[in-house]
Amino acid sequence: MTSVNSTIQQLSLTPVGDGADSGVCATDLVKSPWDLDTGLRSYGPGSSMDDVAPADTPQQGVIPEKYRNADDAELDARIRAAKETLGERLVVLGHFYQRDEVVQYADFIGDSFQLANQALNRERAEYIVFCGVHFMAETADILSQDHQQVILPNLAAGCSMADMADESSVEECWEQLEDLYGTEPDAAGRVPVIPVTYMNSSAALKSFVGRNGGIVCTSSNATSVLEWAFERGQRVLFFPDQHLGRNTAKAMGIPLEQMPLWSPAKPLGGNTAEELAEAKVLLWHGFCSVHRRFNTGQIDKARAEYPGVNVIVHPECPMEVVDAADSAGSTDFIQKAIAAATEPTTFAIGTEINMVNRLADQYPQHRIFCLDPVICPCSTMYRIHPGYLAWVLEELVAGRVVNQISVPETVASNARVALERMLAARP
Ligand code: CIZ
Repeated sequence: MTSVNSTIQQLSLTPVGDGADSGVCATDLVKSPWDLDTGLRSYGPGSSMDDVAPADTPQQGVIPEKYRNADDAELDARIRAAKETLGERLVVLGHFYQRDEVVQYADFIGDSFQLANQALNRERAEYIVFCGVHFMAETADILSQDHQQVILPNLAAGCSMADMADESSVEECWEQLEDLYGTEPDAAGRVPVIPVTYMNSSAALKSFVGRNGGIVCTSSNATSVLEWAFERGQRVLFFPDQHLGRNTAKAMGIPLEQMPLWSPAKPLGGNTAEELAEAKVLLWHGFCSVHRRFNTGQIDKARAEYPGVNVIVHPECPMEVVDAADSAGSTDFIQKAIAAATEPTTFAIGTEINMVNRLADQYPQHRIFCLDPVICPCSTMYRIHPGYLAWVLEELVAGRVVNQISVPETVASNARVALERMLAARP
């Protein structure tokens, strides 16, 4: 298997300089994730290594030595045997951005929402092992049935973008907006602000939008969700990803001047009351550190090298990248666009490297490559390794549930309201 992981290992054997020179974004990616398990208050090596991790970032305790010392063949045998023993009581979910060494054990591969729904539909599965990141496991728990338990193999697999909007900063912003705009609806019955949170956010924020008349969106349905919001509100507070918010609102015809950025550390988010009076979409300052790496220079280079190349990027990319691409859409959109191509085509893709490489393997009739030439995987997905998977599965076989992600019902109930609104808003 030629995966991102094996490429990183190979590059590390032929050192030709620092990370950037050697074609890999951080040389310490070659470390085993458990080297980072004690006391590391960061996202670990990879795309979000320079993002500031909150002080209360979940930590992963050190897993037993037998998993840390096992070679690939032993871990493979352990994982397969545990899966066999657990049978239909278990479902293993793998996100599109997860590395192949882990995805090979997944019963389903998909985006966060598809995976949560898969778990829900597998009634006989008592254990849902989510090989993704923390907010995804929380969503699966919120949507799961009472008899199902959700497990995240490495608790340190968070999401730096989701962490850029914490509950107290959003509450503080909301209070300022209520002081500024009031709380009374206009003559058409539209309230001053509807909060919209991207799926990539904590359960606490999904709950916040649920109890404040708001809604959740994914990158697949952001347009219909914003339409839903504008039927009920005069403006939208969109968090945490400024790029998805900006790209979606721009495509709907909203001028950039009416999309101020909200920086939570500053009064009125760094805006004047006059600027906010005109605002249609207030964009939280968050971003994805994988998608922020894409730029128009990469697109120009791809077009020069491969005339006729089809450039598809994710809407978490900066606006100028989305504007320069041939199309933009969610992971599901990208996958379907490639699957639908009937003629051999060259695709330059702006999304996470593991997904792009997998698509290249799946569709050898096309030339498929990542716009970003530097191998820089999602740092937090990378924290999940077969060693952790073997550990959580063998603990389940022994009757012990470790690393359970459980959202308290007081939070889950309102989060569910926001997710149900999203489902009802779908075209
Ligand atoms: O929702 C997801 O799984 C993510 C992170 C992106 C997407 O476009 O599917």
